[in-house]
Amino acid sequence: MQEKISACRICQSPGVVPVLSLGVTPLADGLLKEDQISAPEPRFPLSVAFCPECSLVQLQETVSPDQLFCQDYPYYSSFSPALLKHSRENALNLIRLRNLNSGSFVIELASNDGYLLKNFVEHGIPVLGIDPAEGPARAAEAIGVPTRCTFFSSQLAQDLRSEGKAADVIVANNVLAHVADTHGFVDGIHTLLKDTGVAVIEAPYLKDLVQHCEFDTIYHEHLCYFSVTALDRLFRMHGLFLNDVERLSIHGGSLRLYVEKIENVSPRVTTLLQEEREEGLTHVRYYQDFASRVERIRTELRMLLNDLKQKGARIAAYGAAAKGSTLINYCDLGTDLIDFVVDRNTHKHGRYMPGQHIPILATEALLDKKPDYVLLLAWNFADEILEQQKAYRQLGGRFITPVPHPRVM
Ligand code: DWN
Repeated sequence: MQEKISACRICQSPGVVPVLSLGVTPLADGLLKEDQISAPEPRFPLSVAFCPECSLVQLQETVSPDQLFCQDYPYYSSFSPALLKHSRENALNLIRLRNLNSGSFVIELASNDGYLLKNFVEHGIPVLGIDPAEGPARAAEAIGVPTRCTFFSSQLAQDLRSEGKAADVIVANNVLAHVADTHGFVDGIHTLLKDTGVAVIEAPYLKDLVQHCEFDTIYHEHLCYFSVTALDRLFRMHGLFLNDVERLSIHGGSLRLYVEKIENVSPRVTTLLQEEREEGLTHVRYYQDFASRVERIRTELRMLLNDLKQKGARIAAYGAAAKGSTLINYCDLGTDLIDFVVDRNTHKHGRYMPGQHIPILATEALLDKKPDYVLLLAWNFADEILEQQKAYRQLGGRFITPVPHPRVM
């Protein structure tokens, strides 16, 4: 089920301008089981628009969250050591900065498999995870992270508050862009946060996405693509203030936002707002230029892979990532080019990539089958993966990165 927006998701302006279409594609995390590959797959338009009024970049279609995140959602954060390290550092930093202790309360929205909250639990700090995906929620409970398996909403925030649950810290990593009811979600944060509390929110940064041409991070789960300009406007609409921001390298370039009920805006925020105005993130032309670069990558990547294939090379891919689905479907990279995809996430083994039906195997398959080249779909973890695959590379195996320019590494 899908709906097309008639107005901007943040400011309700009717004048959103389409800037990029990636076609009609299957759901990026909709990894298929063997008995599903012969049946028709749900596909939806994947088209991006820009709002000249508030600068929000957004999908024009909304796919039902129940279809995206519940049954069989295959993404488990704990399969990435780099993400676990990044999250632990964030948690320990917050414990120190906010003097958290057994009298504090930390809530994470989209808490997945407890990958982050477990660090607070280890320090005796009461926590609550909220995540609609059954598998990851069960995994979190299994390691002692209390988790509500449901979507976060303004209503849930009110219910929790009436149970006497208010948060000193609310963490929300890679979820704000995912929610259809953006205003309800942010309103819920305001409701659930203590007056002296802080919401610490990570989201991919639109400026990194465009500068490094990370178009494959566009998929139906990601409804919004945030600039600081759009975020600042969003929070102020709910009596919250974007008081501080950090730029992070994780997931191809992200923002860590510090949002509070009392205005105390850091120069780091005002500097980024000014840079965005000067560099064009508030103008449609910036995104029209991005769209033409995306088309160039598609052409270059197809040429590179077809050329290698015609020379007799065998090609595999690494990372059954959601971004990988966008890449192989927008660039139409099928089993004629890619023999298999490997991934460390055991929940993904035995499944098939959406749309192209490329089989997903364990990473050991690289040494077993020794493909000549491996397209790095999880390029955001390149350092970690290349280190991990040293043995394969020492046998002469070569990785190919698709963005910002397709090249053999
Ligand atoms: O927003 C989202 C981002 C943050 O995570 C979610 N909606 C879905 C997900 O997107 P993704 O699947 O593109 O994220 P990742 O974390 O970049 O996916 C990496 C994939 O690579 C995972 O399936 C795990 C796998 N992996 C691996 O096989 N070996 C990852 C590492 C680090 C490894 O060493």
